[in-house]
Amino acid sequence: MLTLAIIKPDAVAARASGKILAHLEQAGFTVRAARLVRLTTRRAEEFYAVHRERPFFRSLVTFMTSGPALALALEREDAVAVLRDVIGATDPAEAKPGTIRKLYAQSKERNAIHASDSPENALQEVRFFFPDAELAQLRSGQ
Ligand code: 3AN
Repeated sequence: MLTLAIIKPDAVAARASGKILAHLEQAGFTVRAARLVRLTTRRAEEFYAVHRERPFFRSLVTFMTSGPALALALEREDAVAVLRDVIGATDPAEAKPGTIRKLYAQSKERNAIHASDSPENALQEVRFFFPDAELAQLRSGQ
């Protein structure tokens, strides 16, 4: 099963990508696709469309477009639930010790990593960053 992670601009800028990738691999995830992206405002708005009405939406889009981010298609058994566990709570102050957000996040907004929150969203979000052709190759293991 695949899920999507994004190492966010704060963590890339802090040069924490390598440590976060190591953490993910240590947790049993295999990297199936990776892409360093600079989101445009339009793409970030599209990605976070469910949050459009939230008070933090504009600020979130500004942050997510502020620098490069590393999108990852990650595979393992029960990938969505396990990855949510490994990243920890949205607010690093509430994240459990040893989680990625506890270790690397600065605030609720600048929280180092995104992870899909359901299998349906995972499929959609992997497609958002990795075109179908590439994904078909992933599935067939070529
Ligand atoms: P998660 O990333 O844990 O699934 P969501 O889906 O509730 O959390 O929020 C999406 C993103 O919006 C978060 N990763 C975070 O960057 C930002 N965010 C969520 N809540 C807040 C908040 N209260 N203030 C600022 N940014 C927030």
